[in-house]
Amino acid sequence: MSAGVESRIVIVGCGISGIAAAHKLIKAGFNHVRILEATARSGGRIKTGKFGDNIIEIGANWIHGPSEGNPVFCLARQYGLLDPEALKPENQAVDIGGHPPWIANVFTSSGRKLSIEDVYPAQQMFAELLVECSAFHERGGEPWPSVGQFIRTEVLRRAAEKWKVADAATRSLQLCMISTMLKVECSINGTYSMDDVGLGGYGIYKCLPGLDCTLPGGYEGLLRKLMSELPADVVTYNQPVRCIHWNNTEKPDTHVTIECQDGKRVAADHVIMTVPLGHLKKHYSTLFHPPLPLHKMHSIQRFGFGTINKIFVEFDSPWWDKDCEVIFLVWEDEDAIVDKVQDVPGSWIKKLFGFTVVKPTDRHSHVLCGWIAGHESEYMETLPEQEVLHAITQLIRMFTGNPIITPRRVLRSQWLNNPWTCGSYSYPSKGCSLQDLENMMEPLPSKPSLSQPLQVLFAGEASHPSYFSTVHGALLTGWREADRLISHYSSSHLPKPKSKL
Ligand code: 6YU
Repeated sequence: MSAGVESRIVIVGCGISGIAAAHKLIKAGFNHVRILEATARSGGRIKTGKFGDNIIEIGANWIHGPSEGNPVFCLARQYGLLDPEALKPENQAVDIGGHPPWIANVFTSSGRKLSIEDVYPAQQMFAELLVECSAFHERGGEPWPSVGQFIRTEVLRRAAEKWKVADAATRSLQLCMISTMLKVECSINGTYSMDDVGLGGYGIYKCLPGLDCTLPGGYEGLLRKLMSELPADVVTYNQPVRCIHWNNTEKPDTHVTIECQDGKRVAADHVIMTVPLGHLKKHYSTLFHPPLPLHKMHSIQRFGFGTINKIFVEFDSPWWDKDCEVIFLVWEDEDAIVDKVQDVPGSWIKKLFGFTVVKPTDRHSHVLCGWIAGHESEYMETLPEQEVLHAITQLIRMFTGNPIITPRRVLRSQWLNNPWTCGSYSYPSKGCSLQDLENMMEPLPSKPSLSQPLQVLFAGEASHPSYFSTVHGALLTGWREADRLISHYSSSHLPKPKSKL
């Protein structure tokens, strides 16, 4: 390991995975670790903002599965960033498969407020089907290529048996609620439609126990703590990377050269790439020279990366129940079990499944967070904010039956439009397997030797074999690649790097 401490390591991207990798390497004694970040800030898809006097999360929201096995939970606890509720052993023991039992208000497109019992049969059937979807990964033999196709077919089959005594209106309402639940699932999975999520791949994602919790002071509090433990000059901001030249043969001491967009060239022994899969999908053909091996390219193309956005809406006063945590919107013309709209410019708003309540701890909230996934979400990003406000106003008036409700203002995220992310997060699209995640995490070269030493390593949320799409998954991949380098230098047969940054 003493040989490695002088090696030049460049990390591309200062999101949680890049920060985690830097942390581990610097703690292990590496002296020349540097992060190149395209933007003026650290955090990437962790982004906390203010909306009126509310703290809002524009990117990651929850610690999914806050329990001992979750390093984000453990760090947040260590730094004192969690509410006492989240620290309770009972909270950590809850195992609900990633779907918190939120208290819901349900409204329909004819302006009716339903009781939760009214839609319970649909919710129950949907929850059972998701559990069944997860099992296909281990068991194999999936009857349909996608989660969407399986759910649609099974709902129709089971509805014919279970709801045969119900009247037509009741049956139709249950099917409309299934459409809403599919849209919820699109937002959770970060996909365009559940027809794009592979039935065999769905169960690759693993949930940790623990009732999802937020960081009351904002997710960026965790970043500030982690960054404060790194040397002040470790990150170069506003430094987008254009190309990684690896396998350099001209200069034997410099295996990798990082070419930045401003023309600057940085020599390194190793690079850890943490750029999002969305950015990789768009730029992999120019981002590496020589090009990536074919199997890696194919997995980058194959694995899914979708868009979800949030629309924060502020009101003079709340129109939802005091204990409400989520509002579901049920379109009464959607009994065909649909999770995408035909006419995106005309009806994009129908993809918004509803809202979560942004909860300040001290008072009844006035702010909702709307969730919208897919192409409809991408279209929403192109609209002027005033038009989004207008669409939300009409939507809420329609569903509450109150023609005078007027939101004060909105603020929406635009994750597709962010050139360094190009979407929100990854999902296992149709035809994907664990092998794709393994290909994406494979370093270059995959089998280092004396003539071809370890050069480019891959971290980032979309390279975790079971926790992709999450902050804890991203953090673990940063640690994993740092460990790869640490053990690389623990193996005595490998060459000692010769020069310094
Ligand atoms: C979580 C949550 N959450 C909502 C929304 C989003 C995400 N996630 P980064 O992108 O952070 O860093 C890369 C850096 O690289 C960045 O700074 C770039 O500027 C830079 N860069 C790029 N190109 C460059 C270049 N060329 N040169 C130099 N620099 C460059 N996760 O745990 N809880 O509630 C949510 C949510 C709207 C957008 C989330 C959530 C995902 C996390 O935010 C994300 O994984 C990590 O922050 C990524 O860190 P990173 O370091 O890898 O990249 C089947 C099935 C699937 C089931 N999935 C369900 C899981 C549910 C996931 N839930 C998400 C939900 C929400 C609401």
